[in-house]
Amino acid sequence: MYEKITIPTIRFEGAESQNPLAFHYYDAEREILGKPMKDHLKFAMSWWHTLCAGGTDMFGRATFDKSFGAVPDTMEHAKAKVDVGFAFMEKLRIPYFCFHDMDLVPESDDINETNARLDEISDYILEKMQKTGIKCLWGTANMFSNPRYMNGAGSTNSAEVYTFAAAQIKKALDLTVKFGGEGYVFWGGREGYETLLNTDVKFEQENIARLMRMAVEYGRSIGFTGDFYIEPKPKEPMKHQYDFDAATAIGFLRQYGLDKDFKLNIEANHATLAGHTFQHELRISAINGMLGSIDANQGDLLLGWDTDEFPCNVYDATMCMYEVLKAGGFVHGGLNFDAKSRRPSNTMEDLVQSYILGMDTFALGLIKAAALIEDGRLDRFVEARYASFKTGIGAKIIRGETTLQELSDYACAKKKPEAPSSGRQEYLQAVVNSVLFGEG
Ligand code: XUL
Ligand code: CO
Repeated sequence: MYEKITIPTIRFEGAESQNPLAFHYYDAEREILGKPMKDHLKFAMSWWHTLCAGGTDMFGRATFDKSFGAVPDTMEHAKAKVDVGFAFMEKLRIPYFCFHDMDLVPESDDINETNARLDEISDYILEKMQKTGIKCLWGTANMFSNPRYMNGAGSTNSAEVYTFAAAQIKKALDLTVKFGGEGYVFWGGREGYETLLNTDVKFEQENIARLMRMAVEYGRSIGFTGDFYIEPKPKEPMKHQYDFDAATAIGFLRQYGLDKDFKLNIEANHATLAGHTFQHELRISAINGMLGSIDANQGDLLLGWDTDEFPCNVYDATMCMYEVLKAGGFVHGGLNFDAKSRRPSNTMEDLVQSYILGMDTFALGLIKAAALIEDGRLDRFVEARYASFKTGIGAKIIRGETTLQELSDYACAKKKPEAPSSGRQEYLQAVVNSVLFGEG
């Protein structure tokens, strides 16, 4: 048991508190729209950023020592990460975690040895889960770090490599089920291309779909009842990734008959990389019945890559929770902090502070989103905006009872249409500000 780090217990102290190691908005039991905050938000700790990433980038080595007193890349280290991770989640009252297989143990050259290590560590994790009541939100397989995946996993040109991807998915599903995980994620980090000159896009996409189909069949056969997710991202590390955005991923899932088992895991920073807002990706997912889970982070609009920052933007968090509430809340999903402290924020206290920031930002987002819904002005405006489809010719169109000829006759008889109503965007933006910031 690794006991050298001390993580303070973080309690709710309210907005007035100046204690940096306290929640200012996240009050787990506070009821919002009839449900405690913690059930709306379902926060999760990301194993990889929190317990593995030390701030390495292509210009420099790690700044945050995450050896936790053990020799790196040993099973002793793997266990130390479990100890620290569970202490961290307990002290911050984070009810879930998310993991990649390779976050948990050092990878061996022999997949059988890696699997044996995964068996050992998952027993250890399960014990901690039972002791603490902390649960698994979702699992996934890392099919992008090992050099064998340089040409992709499901999209690889090598049938041999494809079998290793399958083996990893099988094991990651075994672990997810062992932990009672609610979801299983496919993030296609290497599923794309660098150049079309060497790529058979149709072949690769069909092979990805085959792998996903086999994963669904296997998962269901071992009792996985949760959701599978695709996590869209347009680029990075590949020049182009097939799961470009929500609309693309939904089209793919429908084309290959995977839409009954899959939903989407939407990440804020991936949305902006695709040239969309976070809210846009959530809305597209929701209206297609595909809003599954969320990787809560934020990007930097001045940078063209995935910075995975802890979210501090209350406006975006509000619009996110607005979409989640409107969609009826999470079923198997939740808010996973796929986020890392900035490289110079290299202490345990920074990490605690980062999660406080993220959790408070989304708690505030939830409070404000509920207030927007209760205020009702946005809903009323949208409802009224389409009023012309409620009666007369509009209602007939909606009932599917018109022909093009009939509509043409109608228009020609009218000679010119009544002017459409104003979109009143600026009024609506002011409404949002007034709900967010009050009377001042
Ligand atoms: C990478 C990313 C991943 C997935 C899980 O951009 O978001 O961490 O969330 O593989
Ligand atoms: Co992510």
